[in-house]
Amino acid sequence: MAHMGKQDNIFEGGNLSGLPFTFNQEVTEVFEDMIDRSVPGYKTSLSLIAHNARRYYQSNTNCYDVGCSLGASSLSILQGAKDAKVTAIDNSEAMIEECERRFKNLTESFHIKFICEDIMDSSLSDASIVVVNYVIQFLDLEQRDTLLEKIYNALLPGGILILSEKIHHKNNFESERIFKTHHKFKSSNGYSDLEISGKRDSLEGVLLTECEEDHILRAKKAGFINSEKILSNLNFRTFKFLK
Ligand code: GEK
Repeated sequence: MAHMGKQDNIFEGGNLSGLPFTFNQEVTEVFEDMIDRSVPGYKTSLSLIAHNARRYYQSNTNCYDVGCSLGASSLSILQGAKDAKVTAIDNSEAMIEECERRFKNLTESFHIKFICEDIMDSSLSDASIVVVNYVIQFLDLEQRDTLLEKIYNALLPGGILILSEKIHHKNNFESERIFKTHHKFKSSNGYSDLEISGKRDSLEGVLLTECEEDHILRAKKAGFINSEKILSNLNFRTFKFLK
């Protein structure tokens, strides 16, 4: 990737600060390396966004990248739908400032608009594509239903929500097995046991996973008529929900 940032060594000495994880400047600087080494299937999720944007984008409608971080999903939407105009939203000032720096050409040509705000405050409308790539997991449980309803109401008929999430299994044995395999995935990507446990400690109470079924049920309750699991990699899933 043209903008590949620094290598992530934030938790080299464990969670030394003892503070909860936030998307601050330090995380922003290493974000691409961090997500790629921590989330199995991350790059595949981006390819799937491009593929589905190509298939489902409707001319002169809005596209949203909710919780955009450094704009990777926005770029994937544009890769699939060259004429699209993407509104990319994140409440991390550091992330949005970095996006503005990197994508001057795309903001000046009105292909992407970055907004720094809490997605619970965003107003969304007339959309054919909404992407929420690994973001719901950071919201309070009671906000999740509201957000899905808001997205459903913003979508036009035939529009889609692409939702990626880290999940857990109801079954403890299965959960433990996947947890160990995910640990091995991160080790094989160069993270030490201390780094892995430091990051886990900082994410405690910040990243709250649900089961696959919870996400499907929430989308159904919001009104989506069709749900399809389009990516499953260890404890990470991507769904496509169609209005
Ligand atoms: C990608 N989608 O590369 N309002 C706005 N943004 C939020 C909120 C909120 N309430 N809560 C969290 N965020 C990206 C990756 S990262 C995933 C998304 C991860 C933002 C937060 O600031 C961060 O930038 C992003 O959601 C989650 O496809 O780090 O696992």
